[in-house]
Amino acid sequence: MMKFCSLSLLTFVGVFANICASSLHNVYQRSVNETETKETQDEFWKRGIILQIYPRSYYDYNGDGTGDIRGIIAKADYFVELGVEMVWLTPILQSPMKDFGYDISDFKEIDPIFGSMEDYENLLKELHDKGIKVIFDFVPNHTSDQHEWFQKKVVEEMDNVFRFWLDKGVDGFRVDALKHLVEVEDVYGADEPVAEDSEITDPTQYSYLNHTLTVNLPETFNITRGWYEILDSYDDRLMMTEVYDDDIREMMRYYGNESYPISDFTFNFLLITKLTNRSDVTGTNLKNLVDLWMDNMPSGRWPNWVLGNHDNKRVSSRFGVDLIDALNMFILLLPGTPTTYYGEEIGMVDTYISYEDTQDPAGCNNGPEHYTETSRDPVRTPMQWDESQNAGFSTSENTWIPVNENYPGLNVQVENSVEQSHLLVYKELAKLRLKKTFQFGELEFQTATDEVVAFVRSYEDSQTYLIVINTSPEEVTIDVSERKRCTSRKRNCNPW
Ligand SMILES: *[C@@H]1O[C@H](CO)[C@@H](O)[C@H](O)[C@H]1NC(C)=O
Ligand SMILES: *[C@@H]1O[C@H](CO)[C@@H](O)[C@H](O)[C@H]1NC(C)=O
Ligand SMILES: *[C@@H]1O[C@H](CO)[C@@H](O)[C@H](O)[C@H]1NC(C)=O
Ligand SMILES: *[C@@H]1O[C@H](CO)[C@@H](O)[C@H](O)[C@H]1NC(C)=O
Ligand SMILES: *[C@@H]1O[C@H](CO)[C@@H](O)[C@H](O)[C@H]1NC(C)=O
Ligand SMILES: *[C@@H]1O[C@H](CO)[C@@H](O)[C@H](O)[C@H]1NC(C)=O
Ligand SMILES: [Ca+2]
Repeated sequence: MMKFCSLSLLTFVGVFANICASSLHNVYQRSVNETETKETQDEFWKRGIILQIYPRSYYDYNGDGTGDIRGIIAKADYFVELGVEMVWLTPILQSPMKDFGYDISDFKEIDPIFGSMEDYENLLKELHDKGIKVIFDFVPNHTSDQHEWFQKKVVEEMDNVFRFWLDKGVDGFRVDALKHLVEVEDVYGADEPVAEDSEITDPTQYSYLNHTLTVNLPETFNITRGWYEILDSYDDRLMMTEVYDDDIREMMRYYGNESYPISDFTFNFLLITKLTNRSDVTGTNLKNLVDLWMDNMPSGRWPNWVLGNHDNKRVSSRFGVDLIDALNMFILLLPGTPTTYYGEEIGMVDTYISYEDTQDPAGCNNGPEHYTETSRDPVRTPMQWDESQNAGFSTSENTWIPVNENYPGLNVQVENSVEQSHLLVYKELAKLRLKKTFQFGELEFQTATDEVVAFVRSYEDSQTYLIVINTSPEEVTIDVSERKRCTSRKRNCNPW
């Protein structure tokens, strides 16, 4: 252990990202303080980690080849072992499944593919018994292309859907595609202006126009606030919003502000949208993206970090499997709520899916030549549990989508039984982030270069931590003996 500025400093010096993992393990062993770990945030959504589950691919309990609610119940102990506190399920409501559940036909029924209302009730009971919260996907957009849907009656009906599931005990919602919720009445009789300074010259590209008539309309914020008020009238629930927007200020509007919140947080997609490949993952970029969010976030609100989801390539496939531990460490040890897409904790990679096996309409509709450019199937394949048939996901001959062939070496069981693995690192990180320093502490960047990002977390007289991440494939030596003052904008030095 090193001393600096009269505080003791723990260092996780990552030489290679994968070696990071082993130092981390040792440091954690030295620093466990049971008393300290008990004091955490009151709100579950500030305290815990969100695990995003794609139910079709999680665990197939009844053996028909598709994951189901009882399958999720069967894995309840895994959530506890992993150290996540919330599971967010992509839609399980009644649907013709033209868009795998994002096309809901009855907002108050469970789709039979996934099970019954009784299964849902058991899911809540079993998961709540283990201290795990259940977050639903809420998809209000797709009935909204025609404005008449958003007459008063429809808003009321959506409010009732919210209340229906809240009364049934759901712990919160993730609201899908929110910015598209409302369009102006005469959407076909008016033109949207060309976007300024976009450098896009192809008029068929979505970003060619400034969508002033179809996205981020004032009514959308009004309706969202209405949902937030409903949620707020129940104890301890979470509302998060999904908004992709090139303009960060638009995204931030979905937080509302401290005195007038409209959601608990809006998903932070910067680590997805601004990092396209390995060469983008530099220490400098990681720091800048954190600054970008923190500097734009309304004061008094809560940050969050997302590495991947059901619409984007997996982390290991985007950046390289040697960065998965480092990036998990990054999002789990920053201030704010991290979201992990299922399988990222074991380093799952995108799966090759032939055109014949393609299920995602976004892929099928693009034809055999181009389906790989748009299909999201590669990131939605079954969770890899063990070495048995279908990675232990299903006993069926055929699964709804093929399992990745790499499963015999890459699965939960294997990663639990070795000395060092992505899964074990993840579990250590999940424990570590319950400590007061990570729950409440300040964030201060110490170093940010092309190769390395280092930040300090500190809180009152609790242990201070220095986290060092090597983003390069090479070994790097850096001097961490001197505590540099925060050089970035003041805000990064303040506690949240
Ligand atoms: C654990 O943390 C608590 C609270 O910060 C502190 O009072 C106590 O001395 C620590 N115990 C050990 C063994 O370090
Ligand atoms: C929102 O709904 C409209 C109307 O159905 C649809 O055209 C659009 O693709 C949806 N947007 C998103 C992002 O899902
Ligand atoms: C889009 O239009 C709004 C409102 O007129 C304007 O404030 C904004 O700068 C425009 N954005 C772009 C990219 O053109
Ligand atoms: C939304 O707008 C309507 C009409 O102006 C108003 O009556 C209602 O109170 C607003 N809702 C919220 C939550 O602000
Ligand atoms: C918060 O938002 C509300 C509603 O948009 C606005 O009236 C109020 O002025 C804002 N407060 C601050 C401090 O910005
Ligand atoms: C990585 O992405 C950047 C854009 O962010 C692009 O300029 C670069 O060519 C890409 N590199 C590779 C190897 O694909
Ligand atoms: Ca099933």
